[in-house]
Amino acid sequence: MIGHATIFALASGAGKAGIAVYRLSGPDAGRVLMLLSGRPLPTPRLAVRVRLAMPPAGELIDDGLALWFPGPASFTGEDVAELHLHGGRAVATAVTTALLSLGLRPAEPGEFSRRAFEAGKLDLTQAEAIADLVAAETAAQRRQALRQMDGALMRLYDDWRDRLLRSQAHLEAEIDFSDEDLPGGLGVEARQRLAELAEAMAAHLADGARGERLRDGLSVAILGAPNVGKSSLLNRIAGRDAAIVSATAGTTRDVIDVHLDLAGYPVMLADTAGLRDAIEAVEEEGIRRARARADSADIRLVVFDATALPELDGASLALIDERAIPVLNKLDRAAVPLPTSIAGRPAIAVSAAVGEGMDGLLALLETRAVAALEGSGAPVLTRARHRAAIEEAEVALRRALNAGLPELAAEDVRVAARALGRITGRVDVEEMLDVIFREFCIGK
Ligand SMILES: Nc1nc2c(ncn2[C@@H]2O[C@H](COP(=O)(O)OP(=O)(O)O)[C@@H](O)[C@H]2O)c(=O)[nH]1
Ligand SMILES: [Mg+2]
Repeated sequence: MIGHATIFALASGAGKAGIAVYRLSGPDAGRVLMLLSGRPLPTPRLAVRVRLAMPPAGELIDDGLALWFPGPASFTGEDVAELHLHGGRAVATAVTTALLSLGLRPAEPGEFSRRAFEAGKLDLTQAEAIADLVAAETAAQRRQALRQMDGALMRLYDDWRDRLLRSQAHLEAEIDFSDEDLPGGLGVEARQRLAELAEAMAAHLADGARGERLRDGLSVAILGAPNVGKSSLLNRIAGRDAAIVSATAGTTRDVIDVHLDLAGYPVMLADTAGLRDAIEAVEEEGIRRARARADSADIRLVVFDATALPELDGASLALIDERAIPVLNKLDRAAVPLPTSIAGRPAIAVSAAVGEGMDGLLALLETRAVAALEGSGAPVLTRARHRAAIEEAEVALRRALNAGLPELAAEDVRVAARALGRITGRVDVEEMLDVIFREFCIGK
């Protein structure tokens, strides 16, 4: 790691806290730790109590713990030191001032993980999983990130890539060493191996975007005419007054998003403007956004006013498709019995105001979330970046299978292997590193 500056960052959250962890990485980490603590380096990987002072023997900064991880057996592969001090602004300012005065530089977002990647400690999917784990809000997101951090995706993609590289080598050997001209195209065995791989990739791509959805949260849109109780329903599900409820039609104008944890699965619930002919421009924009959200939602809760029965709003009926759950609201004021289905889909009757029927609606949403997000345990695609590369690999493989000449097939197999290599960072990575590490926060 010659030429790498020594960097530092507050690795724990900023603000008042019992303990704050500072991380130092680079060739100067050991020297700086000795200077600040006024003692020799601690035994590797064992915590020691230290009193940190501005060198030489200056003002006391804080009393805490230090850990020493000499490279290469450290997270970044470089010399790493950790300081566990008290949280809070004044300590942070004093530590930062001391580290800057000793020549260290604040880390860029993701720089620790980037160094770990460059030292071969992680592949790119594992580095991405660290960012996902830090961002995880629900149990299912945490489990997915942990599996990926453990290398589940890396092993799958590396295995595919190895098989491609072996096929490519085999094809090239056939071309180079055959005395006579080969009959056009691929041999039977090579063809079968590549066809199997193409099928595995197709199956992996056709997973209904579970992994990507699990990262982003399942999108649920509450839709319907003005005043049917959409905002009341959002507030009832969220358990707080996130949206304004009013008897005045057209109150909700913008899309209001609430993040929920439904049985460990992340859901993004959106309240939207009521669908009608807008009376002014802002409402019109709100309705445009509501329609856009209806288009992109995984689940549509289409709400009707049960007190208006038998009338059912036409614009809302038009939104009922296989993604929709029709909801009859204001059950507390409605004349029973209520219809059990609307537009051929089973309807759920609730009262957002009183809370009646909400257990049933939540249970149904939970079932839908589990069905959409739960995997079979096999590693799933988690990012658009991976999806694009695997699509490219699959297309190249299909081309290879149809190639007339072994030379052309070998070239397409090489293209497929490179596409997979980009996912884990085995080839062609430089231009993608900035994109990947930019989304990290500082200290990771
Ligand atoms: N009786 C009754 N009134 C409700 C219920 N849900 C909402 N409302 C009332 O209906 C009006 C419109 O509610 P709101 O949530 O703002 O509807 P939105 O325009 O669809 O967002 C308000 O006066 C609410 O108090 C309900 O379950 N029962
Ligand atoms: Mg509203």
